[in-house]
Amino acid sequence: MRTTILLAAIPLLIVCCLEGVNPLDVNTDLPLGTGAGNLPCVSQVAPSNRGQLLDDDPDVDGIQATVVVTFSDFMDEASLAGNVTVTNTLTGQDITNLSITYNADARKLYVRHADWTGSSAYLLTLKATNSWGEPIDGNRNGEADDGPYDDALGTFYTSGVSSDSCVFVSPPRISGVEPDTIRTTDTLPGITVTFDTPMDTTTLVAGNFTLTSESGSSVPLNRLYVSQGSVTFEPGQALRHGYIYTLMVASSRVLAEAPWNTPSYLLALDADRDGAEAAEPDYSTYFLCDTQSAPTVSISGITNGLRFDFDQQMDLATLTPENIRAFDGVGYIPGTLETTNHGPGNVARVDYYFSRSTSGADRAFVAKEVESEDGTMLDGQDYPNGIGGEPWDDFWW
Ligand SMILES: [Ca+2]
Ligand SMILES: [Ca+2]
Ligand SMILES: [Ca+2]
Ligand SMILES: [Ca+2]
Repeated sequence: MRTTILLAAIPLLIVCCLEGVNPLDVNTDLPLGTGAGNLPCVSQVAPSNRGQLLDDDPDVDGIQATVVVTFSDFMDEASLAGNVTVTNTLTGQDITNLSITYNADARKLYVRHADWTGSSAYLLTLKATNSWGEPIDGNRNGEADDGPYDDALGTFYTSGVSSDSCVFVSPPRISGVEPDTIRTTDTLPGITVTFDTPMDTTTLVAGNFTLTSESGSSVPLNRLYVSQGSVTFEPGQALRHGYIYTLMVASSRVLAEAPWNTPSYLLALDADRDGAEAAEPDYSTYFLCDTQSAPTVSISGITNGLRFDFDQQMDLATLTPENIRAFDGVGYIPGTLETTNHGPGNVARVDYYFSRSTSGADRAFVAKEVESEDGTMLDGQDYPNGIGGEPWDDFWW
């Protein structure tokens, strides 16, 4: 039977070979990826962003040059028609007499002009869809965004000016906050927000930054210091120990100080660091104001068991077999727990004696739900930040 099938297949193979068609060849005209999360994007632009556009024909007066855009995917050539523009951002004028061609096999778009104006900065803007009709993901967030948010952008300049003349092609982001998800004992801490892009200082005002206690009350903020790179506020009243405070930044009202003709949708804060979008969330972070750190735990081996040492006295009712567990290659190791608040240093200790034979424990776990005597949950992350009970505060050993 097997022989028959093979014999039957041979004429078919011969026919394919004769026609020069290998049935295993990949059809390179198809898009590289389809479906959600596989949106096409620009993988390269030459000159690169904020790079100089160089004359490629020294025998002819003026600047002759081609901008080359490489796509990640095979594009629908028809979708590029009328959707490629170049603006001189120093004058605000769109450039005419561009020669625009697309090489479908190379996935490259060529934008040529025979006489680029010197001492100018340019913004290339394009929209397109791939061969399956999927729109280009200009802001590279893996989602199709409406309006201008997914325009693919590139900037370049000609001799006589510098890259500083180029407009921004991405929105401003927060590069740091102090204090940020840590504990502070200071009831009047300076609260500093730093940006990765020059900002419009008239938007770095208390009205666009809010500080709220976990009790729900809002805390007035006084601005102490401002520059284009950062702003520092101080609470207008002393914070209370034992409370988490949340800092919010109003994304739509905190704006970059961008070069003239930067697309206006790129001025607002990109709070979630995934590009500009219509529904940008506000930025949010928090810190704890407290004199007392959240409890931490360390683990060591004892004969036929494990020892869990906490750095402070604990609510012994929370030190349960549910919250403190050990595992070996077989799985969970049942055991008995001896708990005390009067270990060395007069802090809590748990001795966990295994009730079956093991080849030594491989792993141990303390749930973030264990609490100190004053009711503070465990701070179990690898580098404790002084705040207990956060989603990542289960302790794994
Ligand atoms: Ca020339
Ligand atoms: Ca997008
Ligand atoms: Ca965003
Ligand atoms: Ca923590």
